[in-house]
Order: sequence, then structure tokens, then C-alpha cells
Amino acid sequence: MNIDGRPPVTVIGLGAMGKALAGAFLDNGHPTTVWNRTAGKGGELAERGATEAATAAGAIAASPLVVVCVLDDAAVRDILSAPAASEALAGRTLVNLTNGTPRQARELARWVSAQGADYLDGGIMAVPPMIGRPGSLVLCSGSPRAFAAHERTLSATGTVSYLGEDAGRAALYDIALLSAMYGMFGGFLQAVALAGSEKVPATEFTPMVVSWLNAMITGLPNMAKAYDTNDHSATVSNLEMQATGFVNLLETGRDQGIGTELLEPMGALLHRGVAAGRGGDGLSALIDLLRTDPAKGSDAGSNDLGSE
Ligand code: FVH
Repeated sequence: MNIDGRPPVTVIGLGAMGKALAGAFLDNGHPTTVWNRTAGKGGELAERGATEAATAAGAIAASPLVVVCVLDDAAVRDILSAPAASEALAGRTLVNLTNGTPRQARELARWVSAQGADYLDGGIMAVPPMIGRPGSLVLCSGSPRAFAAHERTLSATGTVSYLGEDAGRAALYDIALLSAMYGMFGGFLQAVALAGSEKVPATEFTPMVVSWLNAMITGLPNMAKAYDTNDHSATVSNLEMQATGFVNLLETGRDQGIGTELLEPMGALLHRGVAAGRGGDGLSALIDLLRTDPAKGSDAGSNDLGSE
């Protein structure tokens, strides 16, 4: 479907995510040009109306808005550093939806700007089948001018949340959210392995995990408030109690023949919190410890949102 007046967009990278992004632009009537390093991945999109470019430079030249979504920052640089590609960037907006670090985003923003182009960095908080559907969130930061110009087109992919002019901000949120996600998944893997050590089927046990995690999640806003106000005292589950109980998680893992490598760092942090004199505080006090480098022997310190 092509809806008259919808601006053209280019998608570079046709992995699982790039294909989903290009498909969402097509669904919303945007003339869509695609390019992928390895040929042969654009066939289905071409059948739906996409134009396959022969080169990355040709793909960039085809649209004022160029979305790149490839494996990593090194791949982005590989593509854009080719002279024809970097020359084609001038006057366009590059939206980089490749997973990367805040530092990589800021470096790329400077480089893209030096090529005479606008830059937006993004983090996709969705898996490919969610793209373009309710629940898909795309974090975005960088050039306000570029965001104003292209917000409507980008919203074909999902809800787009603009986090300000600092190109690194979207990556910071993305990586922080993924950190929370991997903590949850790591806990789930451990739980299933442990229950499975006595032949409890994962499918039987998982509903209980989901319900338990949902109950625990309701405590996060209070922990956030404790951290922001630097008052970790209002707790029904103090660190000393938790550090003592956590030893049982490690011991049970060992007794059942289940690896404990996912749990050990948390156990060590709990004990470091108690050793730092924070045993009466709640779990949120540990965030202060994460802000220090134990190898340097520095004090836990405290949260001071105004100092950075
Ligand atoms: N898929 C997901 O669940 C997550 C959801 C959240 C966001 N991530 C990030 O999205 C980026 C792309 O992920 P993907 O799922 O599309 O990844 P793949 O299917 O593995 O496709 C990788 C594409 O990258 C191309 N590529 C790799 N290296 C290079 C290079 N040196 N030069 C040019 N292109 C390169 C690769 O091309 P090819 O191998 O087909 O030639 C694919 O198009 C990623 O940052 C996720 O973290 C996805």
C-alpha cells in the first residue's frame, strides 16, 4: 500500500529487526528503499513494494530519512565509512536503531554532523514481531530538528519517545532497560534449572514465577523513591536479613548440582552492603555500591543527583 504524500524512507540492514522496520514503513504507505550487505534478503519486502538498492550509498541517496539497524556499532561504521556512503549522507537524517553504548552514539552523532547530516540515535524496546504494533516502544534522542521533521514517519514502528538532544541518552535508557531485563531473565533461568533439578516441569512451575515476579515488581517505585531521596530506611526486608538468606540460594544451587554463577555477584553485593554498614537499609541501598569501584576501595558514597 502506498499512501500519497508519505515521505520516503530508507532502511539499511535486513536482519530480523531491519525487515520488521521496513515492513512497518511499507504498511504505513512510505516509499521504502532497502539495502543489506548480503544480497537476497530483500525479496519479500520487494514483493510488498520496497525498492532494493544495489549499494549502501544508493540506498542513502534515495531518501531524506535513513534508518540503519544492523548488528552493532562496528557494522554501522563499516557501512558508513565507505566514501560513497559518507558523501551521500549530506543533507539527510540518519536514525541509528542499532544497539550500542551512549559513548558510541555520541561519537557517531559528531561524525554524522561533520558529514553535514542530522543524527538521531534510538533504542528499540521490542522484538521484531512487535514492530508497528501496540507495545512497541522506540526510544530516540539527538537532533531536535530531525525529530520534529521525522517523528510521524518513525511512529510507523511504534510509540516513539524522544529523550532530548543528547544523542547518548536513548542508548543509556536502552542499556539500562536491557540490564533490568537480563536480570529478570537470569533469575528465571536459575529458577527453572533449580526446579528442574527435581524434575519439576518448567511449564508447570513458570506460572508461579510470573505471579511472584509481578508481586515483587510492585515494590520498584518505592525503591526508586528511596534511591532518589537517599532514604533507604523504610524497609521490611533489611540487607542483613537478605544477605543471610541469600547464602541458601547459593548452597541449594551447589547441593542440586546447578551453576551459581548468575547469583554469586548479587550475593557478594549484599555482603558488601552489610560490610559497609548498610545492613539495616533496604535493597535500594545497593545502588550506591554499584556506583563505586570496589577494586579502588572507594566508599559506597550516596546518591547525589545534583552532582553530575
Ligand atoms: N532482534 C531482536 O530481538 C532485538 C530487539 C531489540 C533491538 N535489537 C537490535 O537490533 C539490531 C539488529 O538486530 P537483528 O535482530 O536485525 O540482527 P540480525 O538478524 O542478526 O541481523 C544483523 C544485521 O546486521 C548486518 N551486519 C552485520 N555485520 C555487518 C557489517 N559488518 N556490515 C554490514 N552489515 C552487517 C547483517 O547483514 P548480513 O549478515 O545479512 O550481511 C544483518 O542485516 C541489533 O543491534 C540488535 O541488538 C534486536
